[in-house]
Amino acid sequence: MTILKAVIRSVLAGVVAGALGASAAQANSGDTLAAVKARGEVLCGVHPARHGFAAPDSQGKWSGFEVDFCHAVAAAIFGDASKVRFVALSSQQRFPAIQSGEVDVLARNVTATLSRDTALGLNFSPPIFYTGTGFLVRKDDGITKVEDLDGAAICMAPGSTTERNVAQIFAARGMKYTPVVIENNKQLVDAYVTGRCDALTKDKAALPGVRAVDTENPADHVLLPGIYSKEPLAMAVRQGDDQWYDLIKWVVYATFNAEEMGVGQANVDEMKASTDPDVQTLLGVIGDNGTKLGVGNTWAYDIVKQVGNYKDIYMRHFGPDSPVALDRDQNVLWTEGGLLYGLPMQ
Ligand SMILES: N[C@@H](CCC(=O)N[C@@H](CS)C(=O)NCC(=O)O)C(=O)O
Repeated sequence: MTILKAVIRSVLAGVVAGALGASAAQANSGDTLAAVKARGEVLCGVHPARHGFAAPDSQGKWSGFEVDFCHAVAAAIFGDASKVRFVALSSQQRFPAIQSGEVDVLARNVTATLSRDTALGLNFSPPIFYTGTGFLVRKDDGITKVEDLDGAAICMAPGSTTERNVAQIFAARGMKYTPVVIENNKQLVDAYVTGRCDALTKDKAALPGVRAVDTENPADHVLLPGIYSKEPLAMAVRQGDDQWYDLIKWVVYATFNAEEMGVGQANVDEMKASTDPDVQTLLGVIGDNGTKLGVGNTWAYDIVKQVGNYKDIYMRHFGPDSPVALDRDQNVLWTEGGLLYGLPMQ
């Protein structure tokens, strides 16, 4: 904990590189993949309870969209998606945890931003989920648009982009608000549910989960229309380890490309017999992409077989039958007018 506090202080002072401490220096030495292989599991930092993205059940078994991206990394490395240890992190804990080497990768609702990419010493995967700031309000309060929130008490978490976004949204409209800033996610949601705040603000994609799971009567709560910032959520790793960064990026691209090629969990075995060289390359039937990434050549096959392509993962957690149904919006392939674009795997 002392190291983590020191890291936070150093980040605030803008001197990240020189002051990460011994464990971070080791973690930065470019050997994350070797360390993960030796340990036998990936340490993945996730949200403590964001329904649809990451949450443990009563047995402590994690599930969610970001949880599955952690599983995909494990599948690529070990051919076994189960080899992950999940570390629940609050908004404020997440960056010290990746900087110090407490986790190997963050899949924790992290918005990729310039400051985080530079001053915080992170590298980002391609975004795995595009969303933006949203607001949840009580239907009875008659609030139907952001402009109705003038003078409102707004519940939000510290250490998130949301705090800054809210300040900008209100300033731009010449409106005032009282921030109610609470780090603990349960206490934050409780503060809204018990009426301490007029609105709860979070990434918009997180709010249906709060409404469905944390409110007594979901129909009493509404999401305000509109998206008020760009929140491209990505996996994050430490700077200074290109091999690890490459692997994380290509795990994400593999899920996009598999969807684009029509290779999913349901048909991946039959697709091994495809004569399409792109499919053969993806599935490791030809080529040595795995070797280039430092893993086995069936790495992408293992991801699709055990976890799925992007669509499989999305539908499992946000599909119409899931408790947190979310339209895919921009989270569809570029070929369908969306933002998901897997780089070529040649
Ligand atoms: N995507 C945004 C927000 C992600 C985030 O951490 N959100 C807050 C709520 S706005 C949260 O999850 N708080 C709960 C917690 O820290 O446990 C970011 O990267 O800053």
